[in-house]
This record gives sequence, C-alpha cells and structure tokens, in this order.
Amino acid sequence: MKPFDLVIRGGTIATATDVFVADIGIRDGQIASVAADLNDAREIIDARGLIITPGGVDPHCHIEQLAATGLMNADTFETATASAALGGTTTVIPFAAQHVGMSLRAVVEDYHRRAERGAIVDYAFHMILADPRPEVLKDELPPLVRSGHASLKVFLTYDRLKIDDEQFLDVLEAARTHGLMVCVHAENHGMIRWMGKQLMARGYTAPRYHVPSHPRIGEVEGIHRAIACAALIDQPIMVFHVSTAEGAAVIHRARGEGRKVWGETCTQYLLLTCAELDRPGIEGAKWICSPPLREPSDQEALWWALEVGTLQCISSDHAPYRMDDTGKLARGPKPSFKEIANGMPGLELRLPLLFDAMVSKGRLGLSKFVELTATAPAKIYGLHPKKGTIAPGSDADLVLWDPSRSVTIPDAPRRDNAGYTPYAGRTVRGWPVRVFLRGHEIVREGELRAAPGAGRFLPRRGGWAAVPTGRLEPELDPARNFGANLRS
Ligand code: DUC
Ligand code: ZN
Ligand code: ZN
Repeated sequence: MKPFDLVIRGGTIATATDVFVADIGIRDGQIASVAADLNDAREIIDARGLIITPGGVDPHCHIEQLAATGLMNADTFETATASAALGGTTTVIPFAAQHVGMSLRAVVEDYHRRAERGAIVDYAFHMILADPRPEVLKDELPPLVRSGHASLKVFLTYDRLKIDDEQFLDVLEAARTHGLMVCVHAENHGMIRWMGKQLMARGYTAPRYHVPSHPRIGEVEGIHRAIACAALIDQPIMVFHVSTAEGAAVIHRARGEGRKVWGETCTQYLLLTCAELDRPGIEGAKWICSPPLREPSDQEALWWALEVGTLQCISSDHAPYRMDDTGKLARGPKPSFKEIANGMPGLELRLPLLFDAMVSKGRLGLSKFVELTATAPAKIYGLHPKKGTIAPGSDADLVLWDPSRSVTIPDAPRRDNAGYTPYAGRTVRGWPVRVFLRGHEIVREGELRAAPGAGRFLPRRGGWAAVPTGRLEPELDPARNFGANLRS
C-alpha cells in the first residue's frame, strides 16, 4: 500500500455521534484511515490539543445572486467562498436564481460559469423557481436533474418571486417525480404587504418597523400551508430560516403526525434579536433580513427545536449587501424599511459563532455542533458520506480548531464584501486554525492558501434515500402513495 499523503496525528476527532482521539490518514484527497498510530506518511501534522471536525456544510447562502429587484448581492464566488473557507466551511449550497420569464437552464449554466471561475470550496446549487411555467417543469427540469441538481427553492412571499398555491403544487408534483428536495421560504405574502402599508401610512418607516411588517403569524400560516400542500402531493419539504417559536411548533406537530417536513434555522435567529434594529438612524438596516430577527424567547425555542430534532440544520442565509448605494442604501440615503435589501453576511462566522455557543459555552455540545452544521445538511441534500463526516472514503474536508483561542470579531470581516458584520465586538472562544479541502490545506492561521477555481461542483442524485429521519420512501414509486389524497 502506498504511503499516506498526510497523517493528522492525535487530534480529538468529532463526528455527529462520537468524540475520540485518533490519527487520520489521507490519500488522494480522501480519508483512507482513522486509527491509532498511523505512520507511513509523506507529511505528518501534530494535532494534539486540537479538535478536528468535518468541514462545514452551509446549505443556504446567497452568492453572486441577482435579486428580483435587480440588485446584485455584494459577494462574488471568490469573496464569499474565501470567507467560507476562513471560517471552516468547505461545502456551500448557494442558489441558481430564476426570475420571471427566464430560462431555468440558462440561469443554471450562468451560475455554473460563475462558480467554476471563482469558487474556493466545493458547491452545489438549489434552483430557485420563480416562474414554474409548464415548459420549465416539463422540458428544462429533467435534464437539469440528470446533470446533478437535486433541490429547489420556492418563495411564498416577495413581490417578484412568490408563487401561488397552484404553482406551488405544480412544483411539488414535479419535484416528486424527480425525487428533489423542495426548500420553502414560508411567510404569508398578503399579511406582509398589508402590514407594510399600515405602518408606512402611520409614518413608521425606520428599520425597526421591518419586524412587525413580517408578523409572526405570517410565518406560522406560511409554514402550515407549505406543509399542507406538500402533504397533498406526498412530497418532502425543507422549511428554510424558521424564526419563531410558533413556526417551529408547527413543524414539530407535523413531524409528529408523520409529515415529510424538515426545518432549518440560521445563526442570526439563535444569536441576535430584533433589539438590534432599534439603533438610531439607518444603522438598524444592517440587521434587516427576512424573516426578521425575533425575541430572546424565540431563541430558546429554536435551540430546543434543534435539540429534539424538530429542526435539523443551522445555515447562514448569507445574503450580503453593503451599507452604501450598491446595497442597503440603493434607494437613497434614508430609505424606509420597505426599501432596504433583506439579508446579512454570515458565511465566515457561522461555525466560529456556533462553536463558541455550542462547544465552548456547552450548549448541546460538540457532536450536535457537527451534526447541525455539517452532517445533517450533507445527508438531507444528498452529499453524505462524501461530505459532512470523518470516515474512510469521505473527502478529507477537515477543520482543526484551537478550542482555547479567543478572538474578538472586528468591525469588518476579512474576506467577504459586505463591509460589516452583524457580530462586531463579540468575543468567541474556539477558532478554526487550519482547514483542509480534499486533503489540501486551504487555510492556515487566517491565511488563504487556495485559489479561485479550486472548488468543485458536487452533482447529486435525485431521491431521498439519504435523509436521516422521518418517514421517507427510499425510492420513488409513483404507484405507492401519490394519488391517495385525490382518491379519498
Ligand atoms: N431573506 C431571504 O429570504 N433571502 C435572503 C436574505 C433574507 O433576508
Ligand atoms: Zn428565504
Ligand atoms: Zn435565503
């Protein structure tokens, strides 16, 4: 047997199920062995005292994405994935965003070109369907599925993105046919528009009014409707960015009834609250995202939902807009809350912030940290066991953490293009000091060692065999379930 290319010796290895000390032998970009006393290697790294986790999988981030308003977000694939790498994330799933009238095939090709040029970490895409007209679903979707695209996102709100219930059912049926996961932005559009008008009419225009303009009950209704539509078609869905206790409770109940529903929340809903938007002037715009930041009690409920498995992933929902006329202030220096681009940066700090909260401060612990930020997203989106774990045969995507290092977050992050971070001034304990992608060291001590283009596309098969929990059919059998609702 030829020697290992690299042995990482004596680190504390954390997977979603175990924490143990061992050596990791790497050959040809993959983990070849996890065992004691591995020796025959061209290079050996001493990792004693460090914690080793799988590279993070961020299953929801917006990169070089054109919004329906025509605004381009602040990051390119180069800047976003550099920031991902520095924070220990080695796989991202951004979006290929169709807008009304566009060809889905052309959109996906365009995002492929951009990612091939710029990506520093590995990637797949969720296809956003804003215009699921028959030729898109019947003619364009099947070849895209065959070329490795296995998930979609739809919006139940946003003026130029939202689809109605009938269109949603068409998408769910097409997804079922091809075995795709359907991710949903689930908020009630009419409530958001109506509340926005009421607030504006009363002169409530400051950033903080973004919060009541997305009423909590609107999230509850959106999630409930998404689950009901999915149940009619018998199609699994993932509810993105759950922000409220009540929203999580809807998913909890539905899963208890055997519904095929999964849920994620995001770093910001766990670590920030709507109080951030109360800052004077326009400053609160930095914290505008949708759904909005909520209350401390929601944070507690979301942690609980993660603990018991109601929610399975923590993503960044990285959606960077600068505080200038290219981003948050594109509609003028003093925009109303309705005119401010939604989203905040988060790719780089997702893992360090969560390591601090979950490992250093002890909330849910190391294995749950790995599960929520790497293993479960990899499983749910068809990337496991290549990604998301430390085991023979998996890609050697590894993060070496110094658990005792404390870092105070500076005003602006080092690599993304947002120009600010919502977490400035916080001190976190535990820091990713070395990051490996397929056995190559891409970050050492804050220095990026990989070039744009190093990231690879990760084709995924349709089908839900890899989903970790819940009542999923391993294979698509249209005769088995579909139509039961129509017959009864
Ligand atoms: N909300 C979204 O739905 N997407 C991007 C960012 C945001 O705030
Ligand atoms: Zn969304
Ligand atoms: Zn998003």
